[in-house]
Amino acid sequence: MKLVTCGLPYANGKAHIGHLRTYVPADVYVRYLRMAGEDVVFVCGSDCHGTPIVVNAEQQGLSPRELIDIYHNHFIKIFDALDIKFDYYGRTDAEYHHRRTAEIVSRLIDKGYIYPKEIMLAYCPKCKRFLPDRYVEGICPHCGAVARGDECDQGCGRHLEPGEIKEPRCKICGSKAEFRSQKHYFFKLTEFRDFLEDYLSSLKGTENALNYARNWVKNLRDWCITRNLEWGVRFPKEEGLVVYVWVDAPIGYISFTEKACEKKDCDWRKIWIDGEGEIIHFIGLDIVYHHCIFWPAMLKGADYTLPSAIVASGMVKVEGKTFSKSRGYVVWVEEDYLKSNLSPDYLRYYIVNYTSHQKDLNFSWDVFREKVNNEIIATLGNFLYRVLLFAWKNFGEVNMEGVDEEVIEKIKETEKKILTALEEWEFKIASDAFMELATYGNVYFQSAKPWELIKTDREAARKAVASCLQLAKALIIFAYPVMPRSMEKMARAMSLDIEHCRLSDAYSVDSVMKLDKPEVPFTKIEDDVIERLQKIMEKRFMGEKEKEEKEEVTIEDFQKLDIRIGKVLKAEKIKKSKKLIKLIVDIGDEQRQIVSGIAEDYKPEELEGKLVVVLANLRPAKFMGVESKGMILAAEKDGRAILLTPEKDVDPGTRVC
Ligand code: B3M
Ligand code: ZN
Repeated sequence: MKLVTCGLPYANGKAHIGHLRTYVPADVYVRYLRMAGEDVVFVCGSDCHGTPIVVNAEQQGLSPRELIDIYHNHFIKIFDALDIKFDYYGRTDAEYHHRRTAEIVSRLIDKGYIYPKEIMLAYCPKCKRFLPDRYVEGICPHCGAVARGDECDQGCGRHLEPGEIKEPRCKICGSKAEFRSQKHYFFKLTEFRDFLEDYLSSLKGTENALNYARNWVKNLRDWCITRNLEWGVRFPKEEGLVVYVWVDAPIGYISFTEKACEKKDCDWRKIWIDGEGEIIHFIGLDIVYHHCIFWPAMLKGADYTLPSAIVASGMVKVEGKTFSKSRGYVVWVEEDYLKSNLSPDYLRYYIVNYTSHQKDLNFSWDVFREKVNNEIIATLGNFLYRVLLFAWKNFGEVNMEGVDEEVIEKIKETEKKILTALEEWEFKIASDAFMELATYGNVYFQSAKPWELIKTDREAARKAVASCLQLAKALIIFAYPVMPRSMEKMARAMSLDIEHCRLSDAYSVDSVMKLDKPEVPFTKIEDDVIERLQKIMEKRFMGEKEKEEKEEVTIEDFQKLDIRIGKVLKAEKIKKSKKLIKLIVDIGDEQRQIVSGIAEDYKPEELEGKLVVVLANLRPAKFMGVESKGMILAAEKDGRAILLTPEKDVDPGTRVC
């Protein structure tokens, strides 16, 4: 028995191509395994905990569960649309998952692997609360970049332990946080060093994941596994704490296996307790640490079965640019891809066939069109349709006696290539293998010329067609895991029960093949569809770029601006707004009321008496009902405002030119 899992998407945002890089190859892998006769359980689910979800829900005025419902259902819809078929797709806010997590954590406590310790943590005096993970922003202690409480995502990428961040600020109200001590619980990761070294030396999977992990194991620290939050799995030992999201999320692999086994009538304990079978985790490269270090140590400590392979996919680029939602380099699965009525099979093929699973995948609409039109349609589609149509038109039913031995050999070779590729997690090689067979098929059909033979020698034509039909059957079987929807359609033309086919059926020769009229397997991608999508992408990139590149102006243009030094006389927060602050500013000849969106970065009392730079002739506007006449100038750094101020003391009203 094999268990295949995929990293759990956070139920916190829409699916994009980056997500599919893990799920599509895993689904392809599972389909191949099943066709190779393996018994496989395939699970995944929504990751429902962690501070990003709580913060997001709070910002949108929803409860965490309401937010999660939206994205959980979205992911189910996307997986369905792309024929990614989990045996069970669960969610970590479910009762059964909490139960399994509590059981494992309690076991680790009982076995002495968890201990309490007082640590200094960021605390917001204004919100009167401790600030876990995403509730706090500050400076990374390792590289100095602006970082979030649990991760230096814009700098060195390191995982940050609670209390490590420097110069913390509350994400909710913007105040400077202070450090206060609080009791938290730690997992004795350092005790697992020898075990992990040993384990990692025999763990299977992709080299990208294993190499990182083997380096990290030299530098382990105990791991803080509790957080001050309401939302999450309650820590069994102490009121008011939940376990860190990375404790319970991977336990989803176990709890979802339990549910899948209820459905499939198998025993989850055989996999997770008795160690019968293999556990294979498909993940993204950014979560290797959690899967190769934290997770096996937890499993070992709680006497569960260890994963036998970690398969990490390389990163995704969009049109050559590093994938980034905030910078517009993103392809949304639903709104960009599915809404354009493109076949899920095209995207599945692109993802597995573009490059090696471990390398960076570049998604480009031009390459996409090329791969679909030249490879899927011109090579595979062309062969299948020509052969099936010819055979149906001229024979209807084909006696399959005398299939060319060379053809059978080629098919067997292809199967071997696919099986070897799967062992090495090289899905590109597997999909190249059936494309090569399709190319061979085209050459075979073209040189056998059955359309000519049939005029003079019907028996010779029948033999050539039988060989081609055998190739067609093999191709349908071999391509099915990658392109299930279209291959199902083609299988109907030869009454092949593709869902129950084995890879070895590709070279078993039936005595006769009965044919129905084949449907056209694929539709060509028209240029206007690609152009429209490229425009959407460009607009998205440009929308972000506009902020950087502006057109040239003349000195006269500049002189139209009335910029002066002002002195803040009074400052107060605007009620019900997180960002806005109302200022009364002396600009020389008058006192101006100006609303400024800096409340997250400056406290009113910090502002009073400060010299600032004011754009005085900006058209007045109202913010939350409060009139504003002018604008305070500030620099923006990592989403924070930094006010401009004159370098020497000058009188309010002094012109800036
Ligand atoms: N929810 C998503 C990520 O960091 C995270 C994965 C959990 S897998 C147990 O990619
Ligand atoms: Zn850093």
